[in-house]
Amino acid sequence: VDGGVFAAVDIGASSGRVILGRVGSDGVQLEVVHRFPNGVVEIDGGLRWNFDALFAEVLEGLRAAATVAAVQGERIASIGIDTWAVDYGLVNTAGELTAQPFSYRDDRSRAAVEPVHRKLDPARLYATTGLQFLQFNTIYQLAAEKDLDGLQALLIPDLIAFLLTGVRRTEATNASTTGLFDAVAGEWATEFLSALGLRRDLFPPLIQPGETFGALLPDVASAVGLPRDTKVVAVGSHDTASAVAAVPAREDDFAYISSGTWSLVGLELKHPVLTEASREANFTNERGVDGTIRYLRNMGGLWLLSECQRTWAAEGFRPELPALLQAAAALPPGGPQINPDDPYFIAPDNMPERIRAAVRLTGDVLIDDPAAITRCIMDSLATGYARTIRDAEKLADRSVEMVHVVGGGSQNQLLCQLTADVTGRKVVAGPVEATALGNVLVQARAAGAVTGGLAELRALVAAGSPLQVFTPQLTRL
Ligand code: ADP
Ligand code: LRH
Repeated sequence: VDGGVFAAVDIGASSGRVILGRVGSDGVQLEVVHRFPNGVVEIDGGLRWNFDALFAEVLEGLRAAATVAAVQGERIASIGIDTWAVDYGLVNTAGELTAQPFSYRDDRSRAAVEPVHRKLDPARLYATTGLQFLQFNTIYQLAAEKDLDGLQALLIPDLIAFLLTGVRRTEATNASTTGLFDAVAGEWATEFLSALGLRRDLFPPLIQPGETFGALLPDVASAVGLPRDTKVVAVGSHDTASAVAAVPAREDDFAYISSGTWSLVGLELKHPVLTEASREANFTNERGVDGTIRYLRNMGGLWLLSECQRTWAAEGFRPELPALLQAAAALPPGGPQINPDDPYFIAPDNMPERIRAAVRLTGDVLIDDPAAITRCIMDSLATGYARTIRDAEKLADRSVEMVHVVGGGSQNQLLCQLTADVTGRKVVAGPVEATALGNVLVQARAAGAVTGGLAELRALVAAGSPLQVFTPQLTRL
């Protein structure tokens, strides 16, 4: 380990940050230099991301990073970018973004599913892409576009890299979430683009984690106060790919839960599982760092809770999250549950009411009480995690000894304990900022500051992060 300072831009669906990562032999030390909220907004009759505002925050964060590094007498070796997957911006030949990008929560892609499946049978799609069916996969969003003439689609982190460097590429881990990517070949599935009447160059060529996009554009470099030769390096630009790369596992018999807006629950494999059974169980084979396969399910996540908090806040009830979770933990187990993966919960709307309505449909009753509703979400998530891990073991013929929970949700002790109880496995929680750590470590390896494969990167994470262990107790949900 040779040391170095790297800037990570990490934007999730609920918040973004720019972080300085200092790499040393005792691990990676993170310093958050800028943090900002994120969320879907209603713009031009659709649910979109305010990308212009996000990009302004990225620039402000890089400016802060440059200032902090200058004060310390440090040189930022490179910049890496990761965000949520699936969504894209459309850029014209002049390189201008033509509209604020749609969010996957917008409903427009739902009507495009059937027309796509008439041209491309879901079984055929799965046999090549290995992608879990979600109504908002890029392939359906693109099918809902009216006019793509002269436009190129840039996935969100690639769009940021393009605006910073002028270089158009598509990072491979995120390309694997489009539904237009061959899981075995690791290339675009050009036959699917053609079948849907999409140009072969709709997306720019692939770039792999560790490769270089390019140096900052002169205007950008002077605007943020970084040297002109500062490079943007491709990392696992799908946030979940970076998070999984930084799971602090020492053995390979682990399952992971990347816990934030969504819960990404699964295993790391060397080869994709493209069987019909796997398709029926709706498992995805997304690409990870170093050509690994992230064999997982995108499950409901803490969006269910954060949306309840938003509704309650509008009604004047704003408890701190730890207090709310404590009240939920004090309730007895065995209460009502929902299916957290139900597409019914995708849109932002009155979440407490929708959860109570879903419980009502099961013939049960959930009282209108924040602690009870919170408990219902946690019980439902833990039950879903256990089922998913069991299914993954069966479908991939592997056995899991330990469950690693990373991301913001790893701070949720109630959920971690319930997950240990229901899976019957030890749960290791942390780090919270796994995504940024994965981002930094892939840059550090590209710079030659660290060497080795994922095992070596993970050992550095384990060495430098406080982790909390939850042991299974006898709780029946
Ligand atoms: P995303 O990347 O999808 O935006 P994060 O990984 O940042 O999500 O996780 C955000 C979630 O982490 C929040 O919705 C919240 O439920 C959870 N969280 C944040 N802080 C705490 C805390 N102190 N205790 C428990 N949960 C927390
Ligand atoms: C998590 C995530 C997840 C995708 C979803 C769209 O932030 O990238 O892996 O399925 O957002």
